[in-house]
Formats: sequence, C-alpha cells, structure tokens
Amino acid sequence: MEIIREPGSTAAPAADERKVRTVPSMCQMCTTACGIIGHVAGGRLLKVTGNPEDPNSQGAVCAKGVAGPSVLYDPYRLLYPLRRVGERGSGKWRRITWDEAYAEIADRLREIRERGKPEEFAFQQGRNRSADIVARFLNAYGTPSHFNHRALCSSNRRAAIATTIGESDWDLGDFENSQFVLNFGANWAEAHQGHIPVAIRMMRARQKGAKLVTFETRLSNTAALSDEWFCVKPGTDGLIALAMAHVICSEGLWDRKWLDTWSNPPAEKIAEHVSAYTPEFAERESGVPAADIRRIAREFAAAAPRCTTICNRGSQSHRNGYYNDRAITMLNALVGNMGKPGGWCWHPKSAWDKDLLPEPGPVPDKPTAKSVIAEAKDWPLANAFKDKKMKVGQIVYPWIKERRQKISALMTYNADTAWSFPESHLVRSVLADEELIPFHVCIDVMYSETGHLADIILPWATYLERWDIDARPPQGLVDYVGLRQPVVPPRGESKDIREIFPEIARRIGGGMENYFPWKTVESYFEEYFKPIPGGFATMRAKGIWLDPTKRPYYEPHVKRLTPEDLEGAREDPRTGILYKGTDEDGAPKAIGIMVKGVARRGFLTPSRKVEIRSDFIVAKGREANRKIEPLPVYEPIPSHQRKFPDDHFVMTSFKINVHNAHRTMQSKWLQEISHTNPALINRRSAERLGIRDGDWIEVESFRPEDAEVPRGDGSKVGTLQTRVRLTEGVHPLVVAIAHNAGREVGGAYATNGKDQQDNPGFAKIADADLDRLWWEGAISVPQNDLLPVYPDPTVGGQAYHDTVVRIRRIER
Ligand SMILES: Nc1nc2c(c(=O)[nH]1)N[C@H]1C(S)=C(S)[C@@H](COP(=O)(O)OP(=O)(O)OC[C@H]3O[C@@H](n4cnc5c(=O)[nH]c(N)nc54)[C@H](O)[C@@H]3O)O[C@H]1N2
Ligand SMILES: Nc1nc2c(c(=O)[nH]1)N[C@H]1C(S)=C(S)[C@@H](COP(=O)(O)OP(=O)(O)OC[C@H]3O[C@@H](n4cnc5c(=O)[nH]c(N)nc54)[C@H](O)[C@@H]3O)O[C@H]1N2
Ligand code: SF4
Ligand SMILES: [Mo]
Repeated sequence: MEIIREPGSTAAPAADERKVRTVPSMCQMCTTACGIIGHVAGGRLLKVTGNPEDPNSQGAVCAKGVAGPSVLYDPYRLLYPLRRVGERGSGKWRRITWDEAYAEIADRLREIRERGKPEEFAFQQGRNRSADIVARFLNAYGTPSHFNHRALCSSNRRAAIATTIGESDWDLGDFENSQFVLNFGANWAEAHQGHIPVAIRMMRARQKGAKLVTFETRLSNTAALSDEWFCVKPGTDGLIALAMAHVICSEGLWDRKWLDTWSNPPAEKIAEHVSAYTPEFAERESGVPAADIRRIAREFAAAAPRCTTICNRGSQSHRNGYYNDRAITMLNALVGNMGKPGGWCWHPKSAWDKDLLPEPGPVPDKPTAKSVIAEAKDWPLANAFKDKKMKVGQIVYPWIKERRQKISALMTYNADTAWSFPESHLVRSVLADEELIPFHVCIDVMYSETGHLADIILPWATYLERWDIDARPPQGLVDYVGLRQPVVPPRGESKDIREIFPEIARRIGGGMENYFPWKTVESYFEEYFKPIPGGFATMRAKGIWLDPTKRPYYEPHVKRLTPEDLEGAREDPRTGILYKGTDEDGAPKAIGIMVKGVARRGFLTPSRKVEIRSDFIVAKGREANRKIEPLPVYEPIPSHQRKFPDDHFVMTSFKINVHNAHRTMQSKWLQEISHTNPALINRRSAERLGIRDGDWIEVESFRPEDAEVPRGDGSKVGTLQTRVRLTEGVHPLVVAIAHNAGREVGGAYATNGKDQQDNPGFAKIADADLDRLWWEGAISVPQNDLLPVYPDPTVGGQAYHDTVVRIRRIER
C-alpha cells in the first residue's frame, strides 16, 4: 500500500509505518453518526470505511463519510488559539497560547458568575454530540442561557410526534419490513438525520417489492428513486394527509377496532373532523389530483399494517409544520399500523440506554436562574414536552438586539449561526456589536463566518480526533451505544472540548472544578463504559455495543401490567386510566389503562391513547394566549393565499447530497463534486418572464404578512444575485435553492477561491491540490441572507420553505 506522507516530508517511511491499523469510531460529517473505521498507517489516516458492527448503518458510509481525511488534512483548518487584534470582523488575528486563552476566558466568565448573573453567559450550540460534557459545564456554571438549533432543524416534527404518542419525538418507520412507504418531504436518499440507516432499509424494501410514493416540491433523488412522485405546492402536505384521512374514514378503510381501542378521540369523531377535507379541496390547494389522493389512500390502507409514512423538513419546516406532521402521523393511527412490524414505529431511546449507562461522577443540578430567550414563552409548545426542550433558536439574535436579555459573554460551539440561521445578516450585525455582545469566544475546527466575528477562537479537534459516547435513534428498533475515539491524535494545538471545558471550569473555580475530577478523558470514559461487558477496552476495539438479549420495540402499548405493577393502583372509572403513587410534580402518576378488562401499559400520553386530539396542547396554548387546535387541521400559509404575479415565487430550500450544512464546504473532495447552488426554476414559469437557462437573476425576499411572527409586515429581507437552472423537476410556483453554499471565509476550498487570507491559525499544510482548484469563482450564494425569521406560531420551528420572493432577470 502506498503511504501518503505528511506533506513536506521527504523521509522514506519506516517499516512499522507501513502497517495499517484499523480504529473503529463514529462519523460526524452529518447528524447520522454512522459507525466508521479509520485506516491508519504511520500516524496518518488513509481512508474511512463503514463499521459493520453498527446496527444502524451496517457498514455503509456515504460520500461525506468517505471524505473525512480531506477535513482532517485541510490546509485551512484551525490549529492554534487566536486573539483578535483588529476590529471585530476585520479578520486580523494574533496567535496566542492556550494558557493566555484560558486565562482571559476564565477571568471573564468568573466575573459574570461571581456577580450573581450567570444567565449573562450565553452558550450557542448547533449539532452537539458531546452533550454530556457541555451540559456538565453549563450546569456547573449555572447558566440557563443554553441556546440550541432545534427550531432550525426539527422541532415542529418532534412536537407533532410527542403530542401524538408521548413516549418519543422521533418516528422510526420499520421500512425494511414495509410494503408501502408514503413520503411527505423527507429526502432520505440524500439527507435526513437517519440518512444511511434509512436509505439502506428503503432500498431493501424496494427489492422486496415495496411501493414508495413521494410528495416533494422538487425532483430530489429520493423522488427519483420512488415509484411515484407528486409535485406539491409548498406547505400543503398536511392537507393532502387530511384528505387521505377523509378517504380512509369515509370508505371504511380504517382499522376501526384498533382506533376504538387506542385512539383519542374514537373513530367516528375523527371521521367527522376530517369530513371537510375532501380530495377535491386538497387538489385545489396542493395541485395533487383528487383521483391520485383517493387511489394512494386506498393503496396505503390496503397494505396495512405493513405500511408507514415518513416525513421531514419538507412537511414540517413551514409555518403550519406542526399541524402538517400531526395530520401525517394520524394516517398511521387510522390504518392501525402503529408499533407493528412493517409499520410506523418508534423507540423510547433517542440515544443509548441511560439507565444502563448513567453519566459518571458528580452531576451538577440544572440551573435555577432564568433566560427569557431560552424559555421562549411566546411559543407555547417550544418547551412544553417533558425532557424535550426545543427552544426557538431563530429568535436568539433578534431578541438580543431588542435587549430582551442582557448578554455579557457568548460562547459559540458547533454552530455557524452567522451562516446557517435565517436573517444571517442580522445575526452577523449582532455578533459584530460589542455593546450587545461584549465578549465572544468561538470554538470551531474551521474558520467560520461566526468565528470571523469572535474575540477569541479556540481550535477544536475534528470528529476524527475526539472522544464521545454516541448513538442515534435505532432504525432497527433495538438501542445500542457507540464510542467516538480519536483515529489519530489531534493535529497542531487543537483540543477536544472534553479537555477545554474541564480546564476552564478549574480556572473559574468557585466549586465548578468539583464536577471535573477525571485526570484524563480516557479515565472518564473508562468509568462511563464500565457497565458494558468488557468495558471501555471492548468499546475501543469494536466501536459499538448492542445488548444481544434485547428485542425490537414493537407495540409497547399493549404490554400487560403485572400484578406487582397493579398493587396499590387505582382506576379512574371514567377514563380507565390506572394511577399509582405520584410523579415528581406531586400529581397522580399514570401507569396504564384498562382495555376490555385487561390492564395494559398504553401510550405515554395524558389519555394513555394515541392523541389525535390533544387537550394538553390546547391548555398550553391558552396559557400563552395562543389558540391551538386540538385536532390536526390545515392552516393555509397566509402569504401564499393570493394570486401570485408571474415574477413572484415561493423560495424553498434543500440539502445537497455530498454536503452537510457548513461543515463539509472545507472538504476539497466534496467541494470539487458540488460547489454551486443555482436557483432551480420551472421551465414554463421562466419562459413567462423571458428567463433562459444560465441567465443571471436577482432574488428579492419579503417578510410574511403575518401578525403572529416578529416584524410580519411584508417588508424586504434581502436580495441576492445568482444564475438560473431551468428544469421540469420543480413546482411552477417554486424557486428552489440549496443551502449548502455561500461561504465568505474559511479558505480557498470553502469559498471557491475567494478567501486567500493569511490567518495565523491555519494549518498551512502544503497542498498541491490548491493549484488544481478548477472551480474558482463558481457561484455559491448564502440563502440565509434571504430568509426571514419565521417561526411556526405554536412550536417555533423555522419556516424554511415559505418565503415569498420576487425574481427579475439582470445583466452581468
Ligand atoms: N447531505 C446532507 N445530509 C444531511 C444534511 C445536510 O446538510 N446535507 N443535514 C442533516 C440535517 S441537520 C437534517 S435536519 C436532515 C434534513 O433532512 P431532510 O428533511 O430529508 O432534507 P431537506 O433537504 O432539509 O428537506 C427535504 C426536502 O423538502 C423539500 N420540500 C420543500 N418544501 C416542501 C413542501 O412543502 N412539501 C414537500 N413534500 N417537500 C418540500 C425540499 O425540496 C427538500 O428536498 O438532513 C441531515 N442530513
Ligand atoms: N437555508 C437553510 N438554512 C438551514 C437549513 C436549510 O435547510 N436551509 N437547515 C438547517 C438545519 S436542519 C440545521 S441542523 C442547521 C445546521 O447548521 P449548523 O449547526 O450551523 O451547521 P454545521 O454544519 O453542523 O456546522 C456547525 C459547525 O460545526 C463545525 N464542526 C464541528 N465539528 C466538526 C468536525 O468534526 N468536522 C467539521 N468539518 N466541522 C465541524 C463546523 O466547522 C461548523 O462551523 O442549519 C439550518 N440552516
Ligand atoms: S450519513 Fe452522515 S454520519 Fe453517515 S457516513 Fe454519511 S456523513 Fe457520516
Ligand atoms: Mo438539521
């Protein structure tokens, strides 16, 4: 095997350097966290392959996973701590030592804490996979101002599922055993949080003859891999589902017995509710022919219980996303496939079994201080579900600007909010303002648009150099646990946050240090993995552990309660709900429900049934003066309810298969494959405007005219200039722009040759490929400069696909 030498090195490899070692770990080029194997020789990562031990990904990896080495050895990686020397945002930096960085950060944070204002230290994270250490640090500090990105990602869908079944906020269709999969806007072949695990099971189902039907605004690769694709008007998926529900109810295609046993409300009431949603009404709004809606509803019901829905950002990232996903989820209840093999399933563990593997050592309590921004009280369902705090991330920077919460220090970590959040120009203006944010520390592996606006940048080790305990919702319905371990030691002076946070805590002192007693990261994980047979050593050797005695999580609600469970329990004669003892709030604790004389566990909702109707959410709405409908409804998107002039469109967003948000754009391998994001417009719509393929256009976006959203006054948000790609594969009313583009900083690869700045933090690895950057100047535009902050009024999930834009052809 040829050994790739460290660039610049001319020495011949020593004999032992030629030996290839394999190190199991977990990918983090996207959220799916597939098990991987790093192939290492002479201290250098040669390639990444899949770990067959991983029950989710089963040895498969995608192109992004394979591209790991290109991130690890990126010449523009940050390897040294940096202190700003010029004005904030000027891009002028001085290399400093870790000691200097730690001292300044600890002094700043200690002062805030000792002043008794811990909430003035805000922490902004994105896709965090090191949740244990982050929460430990923030809770030990005492700050509640822990901002996340869930509302930017999945909160509407999660809330819809939590409302309906209580136990989980993540559905795991049993695709592999399914015969019919109805897809509302999940791009599982190219994206999706469960990308590889879902895609491999979908393909197996197809080989076994399953039918896949996809509703999409665009001919995605998922749509192309489906048996049927219907091009829908944005924001109408919920109505299509309601119309299918109407067909299923009115034609008696439902599983009446199941519904009358397990549904709240019973079958008749659902039928009554959906009767207004005729397929003809759905056709008028969505463009999907009524005859097809009828036919697909019948096919779906005929395949029950081996049928399931899947949905994702296509259906939920809308102003009406919460209702859309509740309507889609309801279809499964109607045909009685819930929890059944081949049906719509879920699992109580969104990660590993935390009863078996509790966090080691002294765990700090949650903070008692309050954060107005984290509480987001205007959105009644953002934090309504126990242990499932979603928050409303897109209001963080507008609310800081409005001075609703004072911030004295901000730490950004694993999030490039200045690029990935809507109204990103507003985010940037807040980050640049030293009055609003007096001190900003950014922790990142890359020089990002957010780091560009920091005072100190800490170089973080990449996922190939750091430690984590990790797992994802188990697509095979049996939970597992994985270890992310360094496949090579951290490059330069970059460090794992598992070293950074304990050191800052020790330097802040005041008791914080007591929560970090471990001398090394390894000793922490040794303790963490003790309950696993073979412990840490086995985890290091295999990367993954799955309890072989566990069985797939089918139909947990039917489980009979044991005589011990029932000892001392009492039944509410009106509802059949069984109570025993009290919960942590002192309320009677429900343990099950009587079903035809049998005591069963039931669903973990207030009614112990599937809640198509939820009184809990109505009450939550009332507390916040917001009307929430108890049953799923179609709420048209206000700004879409008018005749669009020819030059007005709805701008949607989508993800490119070889890119993941911000984090892959510095990979030269991936950027070479995909480095541009033209505006996709339907050929017929473009013809009306005299726009030809490749023409330049200006896209101008507007805030919705919608009283319930911040500044919902129809005003302009932003403009950008880009080129057009004409296609038949996009809805005539839609302009679709991919979001994985538009970087301004981060080095030549990320910016298509634009950013050549000499940053003292960069790795500066000699890289002959830089001379081969043939795509220099390719158009790559930041979509988030056009998107208004637009949260769903109940949950707060960002409406990514609802922005009204005007388009005009320009000469350039
Ligand atoms: N390659 C890649 N994979 C990723 C990511 C990535 O950035 N790149 N990110 C990861 C993350 S964080 C997430 S949250 C997931 C997201 O995974 P997905 O939700 O599966 O992917 P998206 O591209 O966000 O959106 C899905 C599709 O919705 C379509 N769409 C827009 N409006 C509508 C509509 O009204 N109805 C319907 N039916 N479709 C509509 C878009 O055209 C798009 O193709 O992917 C994860 N995996
Ligand atoms: N217009 C539009 N905007 C969107 C979306 C959309 O569909 N359209 N999707 C939204 C969604 S679903 C999400 S989840 C957010 C995601 O948005 P972010 O959370 O901002 O995106 P990430 O790519 O996860 O990048 C976070 C940071 O992690 C760093 N990083 C950390 N560890 C590593 C590592 O080991 N390797 C590499 N390469 N980088 C690392 C990256 O450098 C990056 O700065 O964006 C949202 N924004
Ligand atoms: S799906 Fe995500 S986690 Fe899996 S290999 Fe691809 S980038 Fe890595
Ligand atoms: Mo996401």
